[in-house]
Amino acid sequence: MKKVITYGTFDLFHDGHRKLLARAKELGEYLIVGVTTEQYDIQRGKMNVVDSLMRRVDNVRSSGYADEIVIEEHEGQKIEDIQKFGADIFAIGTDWRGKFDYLKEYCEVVYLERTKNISSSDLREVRYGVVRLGIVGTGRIARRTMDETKFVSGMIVSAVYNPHIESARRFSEAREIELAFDDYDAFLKSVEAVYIASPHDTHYDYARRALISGKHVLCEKPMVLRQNEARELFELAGASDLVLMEAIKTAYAPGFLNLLAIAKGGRLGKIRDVEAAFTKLVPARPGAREYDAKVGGSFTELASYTLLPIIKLFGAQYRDIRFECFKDENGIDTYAKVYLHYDEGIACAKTGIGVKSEGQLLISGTGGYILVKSPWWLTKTFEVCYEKPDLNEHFSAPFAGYGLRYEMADFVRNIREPSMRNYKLSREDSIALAGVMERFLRERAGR
Ligand code: C2G
Repeated sequence: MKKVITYGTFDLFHDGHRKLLARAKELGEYLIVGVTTEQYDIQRGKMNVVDSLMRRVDNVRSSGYADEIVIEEHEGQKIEDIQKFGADIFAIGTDWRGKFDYLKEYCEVVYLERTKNISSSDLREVRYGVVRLGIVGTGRIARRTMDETKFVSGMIVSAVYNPHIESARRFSEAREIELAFDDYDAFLKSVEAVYIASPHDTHYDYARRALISGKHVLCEKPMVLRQNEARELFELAGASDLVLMEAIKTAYAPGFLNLLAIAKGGRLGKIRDVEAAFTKLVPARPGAREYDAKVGGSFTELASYTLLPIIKLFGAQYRDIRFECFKDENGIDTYAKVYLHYDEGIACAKTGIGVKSEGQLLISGTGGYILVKSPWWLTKTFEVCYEKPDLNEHFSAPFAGYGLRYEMADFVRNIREPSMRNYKLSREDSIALAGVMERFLRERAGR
């Protein structure tokens, strides 16, 4: 008897899961299904799982395909199970292609076609429904975000938009996304929410049109480059009760949230100084987005990160702001510094695409300081230091994958549970960030 084994979370059980189980069953005579525990899902970085383990097991059982159900509790269990049950075939969806090749030593590994869209009649049966997300843009950040979406339960990327249809098609085919569009309005009609990952100066228009069409928006940083545009977008979102979030991954990362809580919790005394730096050397190739004459430069590229701890700790009401920068022959800043003065504190942020520096975050207070070493924007570990070094404390937090799943998980949660909306990066924060971007670009242009 040929035995097949497969695994999954099977949250918000849908048509995609059912078809996967049916296909797996067809590969043999006996199907064993492993269902993950909450603990294991947390450990492997799966976010937003809604249904309890009991419910997920019940749903797998009532699908009628499983001859046996096991609980997957830990890393490495797949090998143990394959050996214990004498499984001949390990089957899993193609979203995991290549990831389980290491099991070929133990049995045959089959990647089964995923279901690109989940039927809506099916969705009505589930408690919250699955959010259909459309991706705007097909560049590097969109690719990374796509890789992370399979770790966020309760959403499916069902469409992609690029003004060049060939790029949209290539992206959708490689990632098994159902629909590819070069018509933005048609794209919007097919989804409930959009993630905007296009060039900086296109964000405003795409976000505005999405909000007007009643779609929730998660927009890459910098969300917009003018303060009034930020205000307008938040007004549009507010008027239709839509979620609008700026995607600065650090703002949603567990370690950074922990750091803010500790910094504000009094351990440092009064916070007086925040210094943050982020540099990333980018070669000045013709056509490189980072060197775009209008909106390129180190500041638009990286200052959303460096300004984040400053705005989060000191607020948006700075007394004075001053910029300094080096520019290339096209007037693009290859290195920039911004100084902010508050009534009770000072701050400085450095960004560079043509100058390399130490990328650390230092928060100094009257009773101690926090040092986050490079790359502080992932905030995996940090130290709270005091006058007496033996009192120093060390903190660490998880940061899974590229860390984009945290913002995506928050976005989906905010859409699905309107009464519990929680914005780690608030409307005021994003409006302040847009204001600083606007001022910098104006000064850089010499106006
Ligand atoms: N699946 C599918 N079509 C979808 C969604 C999911 O075919 N539209 C498949 C997945 O590829 C997987 C199974 O359904 O084979 C379960 O998916 P999830 O519940 O998302 O679980 P997953 O995170 O893929 O678990 O140990 C756990 C496994 O490693 C993977």
